Amino acid sequence: MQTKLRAGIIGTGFIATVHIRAIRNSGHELVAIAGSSAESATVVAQKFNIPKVFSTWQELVLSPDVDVVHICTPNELHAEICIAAAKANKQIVCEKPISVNGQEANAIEAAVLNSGVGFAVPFAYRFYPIVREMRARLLNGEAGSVHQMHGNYLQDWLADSTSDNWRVDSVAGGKSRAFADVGTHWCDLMEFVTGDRIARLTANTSKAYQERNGVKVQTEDIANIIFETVGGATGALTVSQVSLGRKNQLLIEVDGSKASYTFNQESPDTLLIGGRESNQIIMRGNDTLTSADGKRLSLLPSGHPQGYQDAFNAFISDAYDEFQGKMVVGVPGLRDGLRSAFLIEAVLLSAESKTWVNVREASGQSQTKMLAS
Ligand code: SOE
Repeated sequence: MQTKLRAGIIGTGFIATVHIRAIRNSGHELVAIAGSSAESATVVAQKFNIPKVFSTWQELVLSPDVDVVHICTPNELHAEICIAAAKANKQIVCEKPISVNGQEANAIEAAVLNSGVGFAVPFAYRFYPIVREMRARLLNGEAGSVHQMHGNYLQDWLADSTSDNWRVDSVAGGKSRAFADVGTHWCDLMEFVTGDRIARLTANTSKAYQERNGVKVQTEDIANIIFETVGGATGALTVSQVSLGRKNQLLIEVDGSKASYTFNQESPDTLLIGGRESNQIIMRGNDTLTSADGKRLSLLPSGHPQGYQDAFNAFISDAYDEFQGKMVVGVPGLRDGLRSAFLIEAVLLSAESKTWVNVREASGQSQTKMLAS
């Protein structure tokens, strides 16, 4: 029987509760929590029956009873906690963006490579069965040669000027907000399903409001990006947190010479394949999907929808399997965390300089480690 890993969560917000449910679902043990205060951690500990509350994240990271540290704090703390956790030899699950700038991302890379600990980043949309199906079909060449990728990640939770959150603050959240928070998900997913990579991009960022609740806004509400890929395709992405009526519309379209493929995160059980004479809708289910990975992640008969928490559960199960030395396909790791940090860096630089910018690649070492893991 597989040994249970013991998890500790740092953070008490929405995403921390998603991690909590996923750890419980995986059959591993959730042993401790820490938050910005012992009080806030106690509230979540009582709700989810978590045995131990630490008053500080430092105590949790150093605890001999914790094997895996989940970092669900505001972004400004990610690098410091990652580095401390790596030094303490803990496996790490760190929320995206893994850092608030490229230098911090490099420091995380050095600490993680130096200690050799496992590292996973919740680009959890990769774990929808339909996403794996789309990926398998694209990598099989079923779309023909890919001309372009386009789409958007649209939300509306910051659509009015009084809506606020730590992510709006450029210190707590980092200089990029809309792109770092949700644009990075789109880029990760697009690169994952196509196997291609954004080589260079030009970005325009803007704010819907100059102030929120009397405080000057320093981070973007909207980002429009045009890019070219290593594989020679072109693409366009719109990211917004002020698009009324859109909650988490992560829409990816891939246009090839033989077919187009469309995935919409808000209807994650269907894949649209576009053709000249007719369009096809593939439903999730063991009898409908052709890819082994799609079938593996498809837990319910089609018609009983699977959703975001199921995808997140699968991410945690696979990440923990990888921590325990199993070969698993598609767990977003150190290289993917770095990749998104470098994409954010390129978007900010391009928006500021109004020029095309090449996107930095992760170092050879983290790529080798990722391929070996
Ligand atoms: C908030 O914008 C948020 O919860 C993001 O932080 C997540 O990464 C995204 O998946 C949904 O929206």
